[in-house]
Amino acid sequence: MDYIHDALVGLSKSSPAQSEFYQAAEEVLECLRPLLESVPRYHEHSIIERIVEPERQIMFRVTWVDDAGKVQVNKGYRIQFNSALGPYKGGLRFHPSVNASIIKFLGFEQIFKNALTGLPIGGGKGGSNFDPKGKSDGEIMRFCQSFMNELYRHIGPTTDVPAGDIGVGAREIGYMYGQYKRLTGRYEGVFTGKGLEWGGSLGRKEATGYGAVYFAQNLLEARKDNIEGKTCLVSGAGNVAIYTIEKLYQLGARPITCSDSCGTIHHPAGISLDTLKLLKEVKRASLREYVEHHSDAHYIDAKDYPGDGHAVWRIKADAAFPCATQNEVTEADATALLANGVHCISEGSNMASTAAAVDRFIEAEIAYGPGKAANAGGVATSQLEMAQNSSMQQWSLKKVDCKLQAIMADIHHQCATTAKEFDQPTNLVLGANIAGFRRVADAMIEQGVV
Ligand code: NDP
Ligand code: 2IT
Repeated sequence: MDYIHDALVGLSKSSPAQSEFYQAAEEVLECLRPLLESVPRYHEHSIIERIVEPERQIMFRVTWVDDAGKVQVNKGYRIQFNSALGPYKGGLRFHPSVNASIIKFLGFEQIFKNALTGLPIGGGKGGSNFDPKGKSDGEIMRFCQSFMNELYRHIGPTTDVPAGDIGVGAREIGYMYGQYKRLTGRYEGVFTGKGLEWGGSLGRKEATGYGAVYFAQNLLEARKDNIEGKTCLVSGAGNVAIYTIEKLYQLGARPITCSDSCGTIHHPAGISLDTLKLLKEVKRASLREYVEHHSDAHYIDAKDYPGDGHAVWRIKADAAFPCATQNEVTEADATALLANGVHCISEGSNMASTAAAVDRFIEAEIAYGPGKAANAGGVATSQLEMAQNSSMQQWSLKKVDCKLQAIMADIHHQCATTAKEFDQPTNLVLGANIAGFRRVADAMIEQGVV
């Protein structure tokens, strides 16, 4: 049977030059081999060929005027990948590296992640190659409004509900939501991650990071261990990294690193959450400034990183939380992490590790939670926001957080029991991919050829 290989070759022909998407597709499809061998109906219904093809891909021009009066042009994307389980759901990424391959890999991962939450949400993703860095508030607003002038016609509270991702936080969601409302005249739950006064959910901002730490806790408890007292490496300095660090402190662990695209902070005494929030949430400044506040912290400039990886992963610790971007953990980083005693990894970022790095973690049988399981707390809480919007309620933080904890425990349970069912009890990559796929594929079969 090599229709998996055939499907991957088919992708490279029909969608050329999309390396991140092939990487994500190959990981999922390779994990499905034992399932497909034992359950012929997925092949009979051509589920593999169907699931790798987005239902709809929207690409559009975004024109806007910068502060100097010059017309700028960016590219906008929304990939509505799979709606078998519910309305398309997934974030928008604004980053200069964004292209069709990156949005497609993110949308593909989102299908299985959303399925793992057990909630009624399909998979989608979007974004732009717009770079928010260094832009004025006025420029950000004009870009967001122009982006929404096209996107509004493709989204809605029961069709497609975007949220944030890299470069898209409360400010950008506010501008996009405002423009949607102006264009449609409707005040409705078309975005998640909204401000608390206009339909947002308590706990959404914190949910991805908190969820990644809850997932780590589940991973460790399954091995009769605990996050308390652990020294932790965290990469990134954005939404996911900040709330990963916050929850690590709440649970008695010590996060000693964070990073941005310019460099890494190593603070052996423990990262100061106040300084990090001040620099990133208030001032939108570089992490370089961190050492001006803490003379016992070290700054490692990105130009001084090892040639084969990232400085964060070369520091001795017990656990690691990649929370910046895809492929930020290389094979050499994986080797260093294992050699340095890291035995628990919970991925806040999507596809944080290269394929070779994932292989190293699985061979070593450490507690490894892949992004589509470990970072699902963000989108799960987004669905809780949708539920609150459609019932015109606002739940307490306690209620949202209790649900988040239960969802993360359930995702861990699904991954672990599925891994066991296929005789690879420590391989939660296989467990996550098969458990997520089964839910989507069964729904696709029941809904016929659409
Ligand atoms: P933010 O924009 O808030 O933060 C991103 C952080 O990562 C910043 O510190 C940024 O540094 C750094 N970073 C981004 N791209 C690169 C790069 N190419 N090289 C080095 N550093 C980089 O985004 P989020 O925290 O929301 O997202 C982080 C990750 O988590 C992403 O992979 C995202 O897909 C994933 N994720 C996010 C969810 C959410 O709810 N927000 C949910 C699930 C997953 P700098 O500011 O210098 O660019
Ligand atoms: O990757 C992700 O899961 C997100 N960026 C969050 C998606 C969402 O709809 O909350």
